[in-house]
Amino acid sequence: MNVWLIPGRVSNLKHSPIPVALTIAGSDSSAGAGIQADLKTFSTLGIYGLTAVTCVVAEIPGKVSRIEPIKPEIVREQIEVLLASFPVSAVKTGLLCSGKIISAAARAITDVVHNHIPLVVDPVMIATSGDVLLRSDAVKRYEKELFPLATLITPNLHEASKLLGQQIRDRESMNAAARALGEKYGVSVLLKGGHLAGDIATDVLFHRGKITKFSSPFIRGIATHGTGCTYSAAITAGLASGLSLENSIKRAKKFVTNSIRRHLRWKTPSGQEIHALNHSV
Ligand code: PXL
Repeated sequence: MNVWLIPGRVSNLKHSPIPVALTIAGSDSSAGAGIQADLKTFSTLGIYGLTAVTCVVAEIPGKVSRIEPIKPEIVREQIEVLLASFPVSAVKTGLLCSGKIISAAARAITDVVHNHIPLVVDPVMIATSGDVLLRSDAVKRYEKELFPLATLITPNLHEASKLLGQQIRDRESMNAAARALGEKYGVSVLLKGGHLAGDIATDVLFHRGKITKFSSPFIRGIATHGTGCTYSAAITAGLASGLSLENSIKRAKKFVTNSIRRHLRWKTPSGQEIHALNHSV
């Protein structure tokens, strides 16, 4: 047996050199979103990242080619061996792909979450390209099994509209929508307003009955891909480091804005531009 998998051997080392966080998410072959974005974000923010892969997405920015889910029992096993061995201090979920994978992930993390390890749930449903990433039967499992475990959920306007069953069209309706989601699920909510038109991207936090806003300049001219994953990973990194929820969000918002501002560009052989977030600054 591999000695490093014996529970206790690793956790007996009293001083973990850096905090450890776990992401449960899909693999984005183009590495701007998904588990790759999470890992790069964790590394830049001084966190050792662990991964449980839920599905493999063959894609380039702007075009999903194919999605292959991982068997739910393999998702569960990845999480269980990690949690039994590493001193994980925060967990996030990204693309979970199907209802069965949501249930498997929820079951595998229930104990650590009950032991007060923060959980950030990014309820990924659709890619920026418009490609559907989550089967529609899965939303109910999110509501019943994963949201009750979450410290924070981070829907964008589209996901929030789907969860609430009503459109959120402008900045004015965002406060009420964040509050309604928070009260519906009994959880803190960061409603991301980045898809609204305007020069400022504003997100609304509903936490312990209070609304707080986080704003940054809207950066134009870049086809973003993976901003949601990067944002929730950076928040998770903050929580893993012991920052408060508000300070984790404030720092994460700056991190995302910088990774967009310093984005990378290439040209495909057919002359099309590819843009990617720069997670390493
Ligand atoms: O940005 C949403 C997203 C999340 N996770 C994976 C993805 C994408 C978008 O394409 O591929 C794995």
